[in-house]
Amino acid sequence: MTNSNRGGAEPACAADLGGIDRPLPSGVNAAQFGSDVAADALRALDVPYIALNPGASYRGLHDSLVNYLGNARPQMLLCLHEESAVAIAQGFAKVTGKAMAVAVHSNVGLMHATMAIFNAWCDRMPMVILGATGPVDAAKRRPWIDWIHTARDQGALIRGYTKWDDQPASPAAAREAILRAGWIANTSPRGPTYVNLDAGMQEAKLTEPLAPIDTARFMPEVASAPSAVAVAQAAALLRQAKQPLILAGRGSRSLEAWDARVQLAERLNARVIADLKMAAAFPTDHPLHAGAPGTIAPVPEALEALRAADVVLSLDWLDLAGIIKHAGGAIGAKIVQVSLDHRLHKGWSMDYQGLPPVDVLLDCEPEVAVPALIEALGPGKPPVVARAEREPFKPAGDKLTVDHLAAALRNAVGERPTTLTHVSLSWNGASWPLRHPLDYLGSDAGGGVGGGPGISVGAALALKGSGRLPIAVCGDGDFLMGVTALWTAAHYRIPLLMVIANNRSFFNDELHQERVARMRNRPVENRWIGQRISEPDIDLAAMARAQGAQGFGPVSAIAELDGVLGNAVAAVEAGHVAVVDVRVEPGYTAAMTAAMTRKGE
Ligand SMILES: Cc1ncc(C[n+]2csc(CCOP(=O)(O)OP(=O)(O)O)c2C)c(N)n1
Ligand SMILES: [Mg+2]
Repeated sequence: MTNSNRGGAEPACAADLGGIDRPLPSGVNAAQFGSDVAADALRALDVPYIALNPGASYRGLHDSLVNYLGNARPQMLLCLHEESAVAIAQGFAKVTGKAMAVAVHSNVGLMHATMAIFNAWCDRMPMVILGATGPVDAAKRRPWIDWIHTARDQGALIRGYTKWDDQPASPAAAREAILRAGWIANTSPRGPTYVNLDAGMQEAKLTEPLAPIDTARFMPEVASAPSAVAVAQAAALLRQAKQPLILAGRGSRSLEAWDARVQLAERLNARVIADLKMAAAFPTDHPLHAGAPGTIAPVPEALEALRAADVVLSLDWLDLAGIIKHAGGAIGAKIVQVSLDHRLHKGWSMDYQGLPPVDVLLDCEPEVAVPALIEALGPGKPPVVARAEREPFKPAGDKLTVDHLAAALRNAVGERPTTLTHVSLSWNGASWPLRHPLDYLGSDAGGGVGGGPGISVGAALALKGSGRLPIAVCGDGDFLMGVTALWTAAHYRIPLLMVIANNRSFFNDELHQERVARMRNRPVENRWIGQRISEPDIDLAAMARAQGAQGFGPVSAIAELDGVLGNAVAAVEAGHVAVVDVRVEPGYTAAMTAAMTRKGE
C-alpha cells in the first residue's frame, strides 16, 4: 500500500515533436555557465517539454536549453502568452499526472502567469515553473530595464498558490532547487512549484565544474498509507451500511484504479455521484451512478441519494462540506473521507473549501484506499440494483442549444475514443456519458476564465499519437481570453478539435445580474448589458485561421451541425487543429440555473 510520487497514468504517448525547431549543432557538451547547470537539473527531472514565453531575464537559461541541451528533453514550446504556457502544463499534467516545465520572464511574465498558476493549484496539478530576476547584484544591472525587472521576493506573487518556491544564489543551489521543485510538485497532493533564477547567476561562467550527483537519490519515492485501524473502521462502517454512497472525486487517469472504484461500488451496491469540476472518476451511465454529473450544483437525483445515504465514502471529493450544504445541511450519514488534501492547505486562498464532518479519515490517495477497502470488505453479495437501460439523450426544442451541439458532436465522432479536454459552463453532463478515465479531464479548477484553450492544447499534446481524439468545448468568453494558445498547437502540429459554444455573451454573469435584479425588484430585461459580446459579432473561425488552425462556422442551424462537425473531425484526424464556431442559444442546465438564481445566495 503506497502512494506514489510518480502517480497518475503514464503519458498516453511521448509525442514526437522532435523535427520541429531544430537548432544548429553548437558543439557544446560540458556545462560552462550557471544556466547550463540549471538546464542539466531540468533534464534530470525527465520533463519532455518546457512551455515558455521568452525574456531577457532568462536569456542565459534560454541559451542553455537551445545550445547546450539542443532543444530536447525538454523541448521548448513557444507560447504567445504566459497564461497559455502555464495552462498547457496544466493540461499536460491532467493527462499524464506528471509535471512538465514552464519558463516565464521576470516579474511581468510571472504576473501574466498568475491566474493560470492559480487554476493549476486548485486543480492539484504538478508543474515546475522557472522564473528569473536581477541581476540580484545591483552593480551588474543594465540601466533601467534590469532595474524594473528585478523585484524583491518575486515568489511572494504566487506563494499563496504554489507548493514551494526558491531563489537559489549559486549554480549548486540552483541544481538542488530544481530537483526539489520537481520532487515536491510530483509528490501527492501535487501542485505547481517555482524556482526564480538570478540572471547574474545564470550568466556567470563556472569557475570549476560541479561535482556530479546521482540525481535520482534526491527525489526519493514518497509512500504513505492509511493506518490498518482506520481501514478496518471504514470497512466496518461500509459493511453494515444499508444505503452507502460514494463521492467519486479526484483520482488518477489509471484504468486499473477506475476498475477498482467500479468494483468497490458494485461490492457495496453503493450509489455514486461524480461531478464535472473533477475529471472522469466513475462511469456516469452505470446503473449505480445517481443522475448526471453537475458543475455548480449537483442534480436533484444526486442530492436525493446523498440525503438517503447512511454511510458516505468520499474519494477525495473536492468540496465535501459544500455538497452536504447543497443537500440541505446536516445529513444523517457517517462519513469516511479519503484524502491527502489537508496536507496542502494554506491561508491565502480558500480553495480548501468548508471543513467537513468526518468520522474516519483515510490519509492517503483514493488509489491506495480503494483496493485496501476491497480487500478488507472481502467477497460480498452480487449487486441488487436493476441494470435498467437509460433513455438515450435527446436535445429538446428546435433552437440550436449546447445540447444539440453535444448530440451532433457525439454523432460526428461515432465510436472513436475521445477525450473531453474541457467543457463550457453551459455543458450538460447528461449529454455525454463518461466511460473511461481519459474521457473527461475536469474543469479549469480555479474558475479562471481563459484557461480552456491552453489546458486543451496541453492535454492534446499529451494525447498526441494515443489514438484518442481530443475535444475542447469552450465558451466564447473562455475562447476569446485564451485564443492565442491555438498558435502553439498549430506550430507544434498538435491535433485538436475545439468547438465553441458561442452564446455571444459572458452569459454566466447575465444570470447573476438577473438574480440581483430580481432581489431588488428591478428589470431583469437589462441583464445583458455589459455582458453581451455582439455588435459586432466576432468571427471566431477567422481568429483560428489567422493562427494556422482550420476554422469552421459560424454554424447557426441544427441541420448544418452534422456536416460541419464531420468535416472538422476529419481535419483533426488529418493532423490539424480545427475550431468550430457554433452559435448557441444562451442557457444553462436546469440544476445550474436554479442554483444560480436561487434567492438569498
Ligand atoms: C478571469 C475571469 N474573469 C471573469 C470571470 C467571471 N466569469 C465567470 S464565468 C464568466 C463568463 C464566461 O463566458 P463564456 O466562457 O462565454 O461562458 P458562458 O457563461 O457564456 O457559457 C465570467 C466572465 C472569471 N471567472 N474569470
Ligand atoms: Mg459565452
